[in-house]
Amino acid sequence: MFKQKLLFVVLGAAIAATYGTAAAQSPAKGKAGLSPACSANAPVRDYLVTVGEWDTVPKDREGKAVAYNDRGFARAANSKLERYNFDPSVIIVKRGDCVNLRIHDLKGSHHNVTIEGTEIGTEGAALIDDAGKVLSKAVARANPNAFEGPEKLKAGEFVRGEQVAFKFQANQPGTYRMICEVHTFVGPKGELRGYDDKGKPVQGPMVAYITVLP
Ligand SMILES: [Cu+2]
Repeated sequence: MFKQKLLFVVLGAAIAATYGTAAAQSPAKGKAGLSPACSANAPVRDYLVTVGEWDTVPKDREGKAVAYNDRGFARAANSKLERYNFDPSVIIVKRGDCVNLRIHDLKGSHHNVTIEGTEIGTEGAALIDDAGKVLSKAVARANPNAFEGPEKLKAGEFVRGEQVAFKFQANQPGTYRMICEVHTFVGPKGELRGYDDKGKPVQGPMVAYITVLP
């Protein structure tokens, strides 16, 4: 088991070292590594991604809630440490594949998705029912879940219970970061953080990695 894990780590590092990240390759605008339209004969790959949540209230060995430190931020006893995640968080496809993504919001009031360095994301994407029928679009609107509060949703946001669908053709090898901007603070050098620049937790970073093999 350990050897298998190690192999994945080594393989991942080798892929990252060979192809670099999308940010490092800086695809020119308008000539993105992923395009929103697929050619007719492209092999189709379907991925269902669920939005999940990890949370815990750190306790000592006797089960008593304790103060703790989260990545440099002091947190009081009984503070919930939480983070949203994509599951799966690693997607590996081949150059030329047409990738269909369906993302189902299970946890968290709302999210969005953008694939860094490309024009691909959930802005205006289809909201589909369980059978794949298009119900509406991820555009600015009132939150359909009344109990979530009065805040209006921005374009690209989808809410708990909704499933958003979009596709792209993988044109250029590399590793692309798929980010939820609601739960990720992107620092000045592109670093992904779980706290914004004012120290407010954003329950992230919420990121998945799409690797396109040559
Ligand atoms: Cu999110």
